[in-house]
Amino acid sequence: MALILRTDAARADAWRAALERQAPELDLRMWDEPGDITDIEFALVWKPARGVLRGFPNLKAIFSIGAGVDHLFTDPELPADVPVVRMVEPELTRGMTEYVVLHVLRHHRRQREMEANQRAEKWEMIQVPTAPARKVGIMGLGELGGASARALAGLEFDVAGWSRSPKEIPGVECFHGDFGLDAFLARTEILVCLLPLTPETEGILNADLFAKLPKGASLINAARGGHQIEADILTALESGQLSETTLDVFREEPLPAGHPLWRHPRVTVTPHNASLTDPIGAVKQVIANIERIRRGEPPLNIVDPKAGY
Ligand code: NDP
Ligand code: OXD
Repeated sequence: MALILRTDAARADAWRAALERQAPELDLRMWDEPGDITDIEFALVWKPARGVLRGFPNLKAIFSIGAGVDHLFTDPELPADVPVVRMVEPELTRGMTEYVVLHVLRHHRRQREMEANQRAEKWEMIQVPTAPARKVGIMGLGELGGASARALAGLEFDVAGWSRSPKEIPGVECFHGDFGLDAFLARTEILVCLLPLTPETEGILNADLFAKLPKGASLINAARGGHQIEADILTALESGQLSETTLDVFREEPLPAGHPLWRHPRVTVTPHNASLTDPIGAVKQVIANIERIRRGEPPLNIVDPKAGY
């Protein structure tokens, strides 16, 4: 039983160590030294080159190192008969909840302005609404969006969420589907995107959507750069339709030198690290799923290829 690993070079040692420690019986192959490819039954991957996975004839499952699987479904040659399993792992969820709470609080408390005032040695008491008077909206109420919505509701923000199918989450006003989107946006002052990137959600954070938010709303995108039209974000910031934005993800990553988002005074840039998969916790999930497959059970967190998430 062999598992092939493909991850960022910077994190390969940590993944390798976690696999060797927690699954010593596993025949671990590295991407650049696959050996006999007919042995390979499992692939644990982040952004594999297009067409490569199709070359393993005996694959039983493809495990995504990330929660997002767009890096796999953009491969037109992805083997259609092999289940794709996404990463659901408590520490990944916790990391994202921390990121969302941190940046919602920064927007809510107008922390960016406070920091600019400090730099200018300006003493100005900025009055902000109470949390129950602040309307936060989360696009995507899955593993990550659901946890963030619950955490913000726990801080007594006025939280709403938007998903594809109807949901019930205590303390969260739930909207769904195309017909629920406008009402969700009309009431949202701080918008958080935690959608998967699919053909339906590509480019969703655009000028039309921003125009449906109350003037001066703010945006946090911790999902994918493909969700956002960056020129529209800059225009909305200039017009005041958006007051500020925090972006963890970009159309091109790393964000190119000289890109206007780097230096915009009302943009916070983070380098796609809202939540990084922890190899130790993630390997536990992968091993548990390999055991399920061995017992003839379907793996947990299997992706619906039609929906693309
Ligand atoms: P899930 O699959 O658990 O949840 C996705 C949510 O989005 C669901 O509520 C789903 O609705 C909703 N959704 C999907 N398509 C649509 C649509 N067309 N209209 C409305 N709602 C839609 O994903 P996760 O919460 O685990 O992860 C979300 C994304 O976060 C990942 O795909 C990834 O891109 C990103 N991510 C970013 C990280 C970072 O560091 N920046 C780290 C980890 C993840 P329904 O519930 O009805 O199915
Ligand atoms: C993920 C990511 O999808 O890190 O998990 O972006």
